[in-house]
Amino acid sequence: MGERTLAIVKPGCLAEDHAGEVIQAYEAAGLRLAAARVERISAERAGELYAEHVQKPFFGELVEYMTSNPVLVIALEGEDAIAAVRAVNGATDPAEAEPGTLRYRLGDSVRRNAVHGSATAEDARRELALFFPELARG
Ligand code: FUP
Repeated sequence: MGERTLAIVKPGCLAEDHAGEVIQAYEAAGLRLAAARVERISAERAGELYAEHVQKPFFGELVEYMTSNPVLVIALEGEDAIAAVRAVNGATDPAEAEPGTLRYRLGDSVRRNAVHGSATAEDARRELALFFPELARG
């Protein structure tokens, strides 16, 4: 089964009906959905997700954006799932993302950058525990 990680189709991307394209890209990379749910994230939950950025000047607007509309939260599993999702997602800033990546194709700006993917094994465990506690382990 390999590794598990968390991905999020962000509000703009879900509202523009690109969730299917996102899932297709993860599946094409050899990953499998372990769980998925559409939900409106609370400000508290968004703050926990991005706790590492709490002191950054963009934190308030980041939380505001992530809570502005529903998102699709996805637990993915597969070999090297954390790195695989990050590779499919592309660079944080869509302007710097490689052609073919989701952020290049679907992102509007560094804030409205279409998708989220856990950065490290520790982040993946913490983020899975926030959204799918039944899947968080080891
Ligand atoms: P990533 O791991 O690629 O999601 O990127 P970061 O953890 O560096 O940033 C998390 C989120 O903060 C980004 F997805 C969007 C937001 N952000 C901004 O809004 N402005 C910035 O200058 C940097 C990041």
